[in-house]
Amino acid sequence: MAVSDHVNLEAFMAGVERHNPGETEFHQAVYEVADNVFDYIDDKEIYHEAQILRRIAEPDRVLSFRVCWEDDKGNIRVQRGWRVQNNNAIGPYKGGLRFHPSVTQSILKFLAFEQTFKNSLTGLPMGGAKGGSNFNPKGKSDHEVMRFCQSFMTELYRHVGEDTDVPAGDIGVGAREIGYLFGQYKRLTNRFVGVLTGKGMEFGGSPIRTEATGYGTVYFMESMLNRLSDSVDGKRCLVSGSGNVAQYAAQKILELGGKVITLSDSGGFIHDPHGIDADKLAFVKELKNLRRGRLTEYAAEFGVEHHTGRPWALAADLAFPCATQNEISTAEAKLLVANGIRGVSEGANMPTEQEGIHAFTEARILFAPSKAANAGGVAVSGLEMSQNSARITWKEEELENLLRDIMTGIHDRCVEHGRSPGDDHVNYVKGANIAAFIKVADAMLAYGVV
Ligand code: NDP
Ligand code: 2IT
Repeated sequence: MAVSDHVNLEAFMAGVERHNPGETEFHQAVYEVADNVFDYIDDKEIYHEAQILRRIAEPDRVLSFRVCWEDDKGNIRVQRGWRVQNNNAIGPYKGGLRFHPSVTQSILKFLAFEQTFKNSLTGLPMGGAKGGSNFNPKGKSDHEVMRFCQSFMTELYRHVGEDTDVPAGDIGVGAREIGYLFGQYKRLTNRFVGVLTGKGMEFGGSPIRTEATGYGTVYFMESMLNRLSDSVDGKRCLVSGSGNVAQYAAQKILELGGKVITLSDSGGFIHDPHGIDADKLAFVKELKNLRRGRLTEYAAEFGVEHHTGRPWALAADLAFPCATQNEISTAEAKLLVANGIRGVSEGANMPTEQEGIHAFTEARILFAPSKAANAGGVAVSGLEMSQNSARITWKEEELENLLRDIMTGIHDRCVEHGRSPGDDHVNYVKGANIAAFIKVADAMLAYGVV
């Protein structure tokens, strides 16, 4: 038998940092998982011997490519595109595309790594990937976005496929972009297949996919509260972001009787102490999805305060970060705890800094990490893939029930692996990391060294 390289967490992380210089978001995401997995595998020699965590933390491949396009003034613009295929042990690569000027290889590697564990938690057969570009859709015309998407897909199409790798949306990639990307894939390959999810309902999309991430994040919070005989009903909620995830998180909070008092965008946040009701939320959807405007317009329309920065200094019962990574600093996490927050459910990916996560877990609040709390989106993407393969569309009610069941299943798996003997408190971070790791790791063990 080979003598295993039984390194400790610090030595493992030193290796990750050495091999991925400067990729701080990637280091952060790997540490968050390794922190729990090292304890779990301490007495499980087989995982050490097969170097499983080290292999998951090395993407299967990182594709990087040039994307040229012509703007409306006839200027030639050059962007970089990526697809990070992290791991396909349990199914075809699956994960979103992000178009935002802040996109780097480090951010996409962190997202693809996280996606591997998130997809495992859903119970569906999907591996982990992420892609995108530093293209900024803000302020671009529809035609510019179309030309960019066509150029992006002209390279990406050779690396994806319905049984190989199935991208979807993320920040800056919504229904409009998925339409352009799918149209170009179909044109290049002459095949009408489920190569992307989040498609329009006219061309193979699934009911509930648009709503799924935000709804799922709130269902997860409801499950955590229900376990303690409590609920979202009557709770004051801080929501950040005002895009896809934030809009439908807010909608589900309202349906469950909660009160949403904030939303944010990259220009700051609005504080509406009377609560954002259904009419105001309809205004936000129209503002953000059709006019692509700023939340300062909400403040002017409804006479409420607009502040720069983030909403975490306000007192509330529950928080739903739904904008972007590291939007809750360690100091803000401590402030939320000091102000009496009862629960945090992460709609965005990795929105809390690592020491902020420790602040939440040490305070023993209900803290749902992103890989569990926002898995509803990719779960319904998985159901869209099934529907596309069978060339059928299920009813909205069936899909909403399936989403609810999947989120309950993820919650229960976190409870199973997140408790310590003699303590009923659940550490959902630990539960999510261990439950997700076991499935991917055991599939990798079955394949041998590949
Ligand atoms: P959208 O593009 O629809 O919305 C993003 C929102 O976050 C906007 O309000 C945007 O503000 C704000 N935002 C983005 N970047 C920053 C930043 N650097 N600083 C401040 N605000 C920012 O994206 P989604 O709602 O789809 O995604 C939000 C989060 O949820 C991301 O972390 C994503 O990875 C995650 N997620 C998304 C899923 C999905 O199905 N869409 C699934 C699972 C997770 P502005 O309007 O000013 O740009
Ligand atoms: O982060 C995510 O889970 C997503 N952006 C959704 C991915 C997907 O394939 O639906």
